Amino acid sequence: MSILTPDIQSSLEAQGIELPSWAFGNSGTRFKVYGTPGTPRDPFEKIADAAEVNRVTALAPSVALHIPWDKVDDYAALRAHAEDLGVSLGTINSNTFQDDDYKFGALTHLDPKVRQKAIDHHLECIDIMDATGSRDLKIWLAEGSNYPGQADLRGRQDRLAESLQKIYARLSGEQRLVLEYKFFEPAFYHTDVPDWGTSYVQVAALGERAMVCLDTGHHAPGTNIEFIVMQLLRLGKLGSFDFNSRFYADDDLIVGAADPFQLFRILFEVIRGGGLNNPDVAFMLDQCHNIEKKIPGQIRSVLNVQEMTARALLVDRAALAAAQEAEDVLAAHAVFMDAFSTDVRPALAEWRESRGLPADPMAAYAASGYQEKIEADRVGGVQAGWGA
Ligand code: PSV
Ligand code: MN
Ligand code: MN
Repeated sequence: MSILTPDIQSSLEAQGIELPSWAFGNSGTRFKVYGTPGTPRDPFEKIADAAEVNRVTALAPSVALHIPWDKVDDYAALRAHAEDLGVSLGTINSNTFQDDDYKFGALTHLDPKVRQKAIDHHLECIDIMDATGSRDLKIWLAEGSNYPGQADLRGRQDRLAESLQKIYARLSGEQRLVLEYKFFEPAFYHTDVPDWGTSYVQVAALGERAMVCLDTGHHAPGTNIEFIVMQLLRLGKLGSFDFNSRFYADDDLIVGAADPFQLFRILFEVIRGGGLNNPDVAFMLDQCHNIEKKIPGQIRSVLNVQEMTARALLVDRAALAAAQEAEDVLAAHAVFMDAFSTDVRPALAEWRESRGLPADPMAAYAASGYQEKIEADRVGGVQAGWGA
């Protein structure tokens, strides 16, 4: 009998992780952007690559877009292309961090003309959502200041609230706004949405369809991220995750690579707080593969999430509750650690095969010939995404 009970299997089967289109483009650091053979030349090719990840894992049914990186003339055609390849278009990410006008702020800028330009960009993103069928508009703001005294912190917060209100008012139907926080970078003294509390305060003022986005790389070192996950789920305000891992800052490395135990703890709180089927939470990756190949990098990432999810589902919740009730510290901790220490890889491989999927998706991709084909075909193209 597999350690993955039928209940665990059906939870795992429902898991879907959204891939970021920009993970397939070239990226790097502020020191160097490396070119990688086979890099997509346009959003259509990024989606084709994302569909490969889904083909070998059945774990990545949708792709998030970043505007303007993924600007195309015909979003209906992009949507049809995605659907032909068995994936859908997901979250639309706005971008107010690559325009000189926004040097001192976008949605918080002192000049109403600049604020309006930034608001209009978001309205355009919502038009795109209408065409792509996307539910979520994700807003991450690069705004803040570098020196104490430089800016009126409170005035900026008021202008932010006003601008967000205008964007929120344009949403229709099931569409939502998710506001991502980040404690520093590119601003180094203050950031206008630095933490979950600020994001929560801003979205709570907007209404029910405004939620918080938690990027796992956007906290000070040592932050108990699973506590934030618990609290936001408890408040009904966790709209989405940007998964990645980090050693030092916002490293955007493969999720689960730096601290698998942290990923396990986060996923345990997700399960405790409503499960993987919770329709309010979008599970997304936000990663940049600087030195590794992009498609296998994404395959590794979704498999890491699946593996830690399986381990988190193995926690004996009844035994844990009993030990917690009895204040048996070591027994409770042991129940938790037993699940974390379980090697689920053989059981997952067997389960994948039973569903007609490759037991080893990394090996299946390597054997497919797709990588060789894109490396041969996509020569001399314009690189897309970060570093474009
Ligand atoms: C900012 O660091 C961020 O996490 C936001 O989600 C951006 O949209 C994304 O990175 C771009 O990679
Ligand atoms: Mn992010
Ligand atoms: Mn980030």
